[in-house]
Amino acid sequence: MAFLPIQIVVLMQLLMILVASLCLMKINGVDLGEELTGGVHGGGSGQEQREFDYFKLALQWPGTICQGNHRCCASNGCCQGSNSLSEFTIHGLWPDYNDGSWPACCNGPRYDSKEISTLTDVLKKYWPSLSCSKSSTCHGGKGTFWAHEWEKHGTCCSPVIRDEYSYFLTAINVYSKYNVTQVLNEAGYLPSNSEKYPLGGIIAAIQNAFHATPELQCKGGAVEELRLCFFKDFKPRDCISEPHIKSYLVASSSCPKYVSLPDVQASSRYADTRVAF
Ligand code: U2P
Repeated sequence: MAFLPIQIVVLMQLLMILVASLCLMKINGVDLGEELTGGVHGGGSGQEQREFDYFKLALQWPGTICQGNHRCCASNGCCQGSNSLSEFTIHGLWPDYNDGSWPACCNGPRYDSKEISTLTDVLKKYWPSLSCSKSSTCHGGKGTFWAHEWEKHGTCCSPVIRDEYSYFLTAINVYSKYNVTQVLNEAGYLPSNSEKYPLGGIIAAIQNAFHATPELQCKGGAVEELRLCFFKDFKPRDCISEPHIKSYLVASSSCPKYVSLPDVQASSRYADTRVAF
């Protein structure tokens, strides 16, 4: 094999370094862009974020979610017996931007269960995980549902909420003050496996009670999530801010005109399982 002159070898090495750096810049550019704009699917970990515009309290309807979660384990709230499957439970308190995107995984301490030890009982009841799967954390690992919500959303609530304990306590307080299950029950929208309710009626009941329009998400014609929105001082506001998507039918596009609120009982094979976190 013929030897290449030293200049050509050096030139080729320089070329390879140049190509490698260009590739790295491209990869980092994409990640950085998403982190800074607070991409719809979340940013990376530990980046400074532009301050959010408003809060969204996301509530889940266990009757719908538990229909798809038949595996039982200690962390699955669907298995905890008869109570709370017919009440909305908390999914998360999310800081959002008015343009429909949101910050995620901001600078802040990692989840520490000790910080919220005094809230554990109340969180188990009103903020249960409804599956056996572990959730992703912002640092490439897996953790509890609570760890996921604090690290992904709680760390981005600054400067309104600055620590883990306040994040969970605030969410519980807002959830208790704006009792969606009670409002719907009083309007005649009760858990049922046979009834279908008008989506417009459910939205109107919330509007009448809280003077703000919620966002709904459905799965197979059943309500899966109902989200309430708040200004930074926790006064209710509409979840829809863009004038062209003002219609609730667009905002709740995964829901048909008539929806159900399934009444799923924890089956007897679940009944003896106690929820432990
Ligand atoms: O809707 C799918 C998932 O996107 C995240 N989400 C959605 C709307 C919003 O305003 N903010 C937001 O973060 C949620 O992600 P999770 O917290 O479950 O990881 C939502 O489930």
